This record gives sequence, structure tokens and C-alpha cells, in this order.
Amino acid sequence: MSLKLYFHPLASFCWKALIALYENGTPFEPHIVDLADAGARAAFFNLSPIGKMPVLRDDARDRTIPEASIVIEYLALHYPGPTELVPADSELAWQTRLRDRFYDLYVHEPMQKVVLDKLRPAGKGDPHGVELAKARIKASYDLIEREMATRTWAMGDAFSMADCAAAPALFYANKVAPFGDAHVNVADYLERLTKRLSFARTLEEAQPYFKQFPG
Ligand SMILES: N[C@@H](CCC(=O)N[C@@H](CS)C(=O)NCC(=O)O)C(=O)O
Repeated sequence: MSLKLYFHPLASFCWKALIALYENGTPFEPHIVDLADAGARAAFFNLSPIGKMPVLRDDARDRTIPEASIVIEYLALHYPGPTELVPADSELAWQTRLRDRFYDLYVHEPMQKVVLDKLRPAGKGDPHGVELAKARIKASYDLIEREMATRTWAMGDAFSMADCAAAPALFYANKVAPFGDAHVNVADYLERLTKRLSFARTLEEAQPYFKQFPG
């Protein structure tokens, strides 16, 4: 099989790539990476020296692709399917990328900050940083609330890379900074995402690992 995905089933950025692959039924060989295992960690860093997942390996083109958004861009370019993850229309494409960046930078990364803080050694936490991260997430919810009042998916009627970004970001953000009464549209959007088959499958496969999630 040409494509191999290096990932962990609990890792939120890996979900983004998995959703894209499942969305188009793109065949790939799954490689679960356990960074806690010294041998697996060394092998993974050999493939991708920054050590962040997901990483896509395409043996047919001899390419190693890090970064979830770039993995999706690569899939859209070389392995397109019925779901146009990045629209061919360049006007819609930049808008899709803008929303993808929004979900990564202003929901996903602050959510990671809150989660990773829980894993820090005692006395090494960053409560101020966590407070700022939660405020950023809440501000993002307010923006999403307005935007999703009139949309089914992040770009409107068509599911895209922006929804692949939104799904893991909102799923985990809701755990660390729960949606409030003012975020009904955000909650409804997450509900739609969890019912989308590509994300439902990703969540089902993560189920056995959820006990490792730190709160
Ligand atoms: N900017 C990267 C972020 C990837 C990322 O943060 N991956 C996490 C898992 S969700 C990871 O590999 N963490 C391991 C580590 O930092 O050691 C992307 O979009 O793919």
C-alpha cells in the first residue's frame, strides 16, 4: 500500500488526518506510534525529526508529509475523492484555509495548552497560561456561534478540510472549556460532526484509549 499514516488514536491532530482519509475512503496502512516506547519514539523521530504526529508517508512518490493541514492538502492534490477537502475554486480554497487555521490556532492549540498543563509535574503548572488559553477558546466559541447560525459545515453546505480541523478541536475543547448556554450553534455543529461517518469512525477507534485522556 502506497500510503502509511503514523499516528496515535487519541491524538487530536491525528484525528484531523484520519477524518480526511476516512472521508474519501482513501486506502492507507495505519501505524500507531507510542511515543512512550523508546524504540518506537526513536524510529518515529528518524522518520520525522520534529516528532509531531500525524505524519503521512507516500512510498509511491517517496514523500514524507508532516502537519495535519499539509497532509490533507497532499491528499486533496494526489488522492482526491468525492469529498473535495480543499475546493478547486481558489476563492473558496483560501476561505477554507482561513477556517482551517482558525480552528487549529484559536481552538485546537489553546485546548492542547490546557490539556498538556494537566500532564506537567507538580508545581510546574502554568495557571495564567491556562486561563489565557480558556479565554481564547471562549472568544473563538463566540465567533463560531455567529458563523454557524447559518451554516451546516464550516464552509457552508460542503464538508471540507475546515471541518476536519474543527471536529477534534471542538470535541476536546468542549471537555476543557465546556460550551455554555450562549453556544448552542457550536454545540449543534459538534453534534453534526460527531454524526459524520468519518469522524464517528475516528471516535469509535479512539474509544479504547480514552481512559488515557488526562481529565
Ligand atoms: N502543527 C502540528 C501539531 C501536531 C501535534 O501537536 N501533534 C501532537 C499530537 S495531537 C504530538 O505529536 N504530540 C507529541 C509531542 O509533542 O511530543 C499539526 O498540525 O500536525
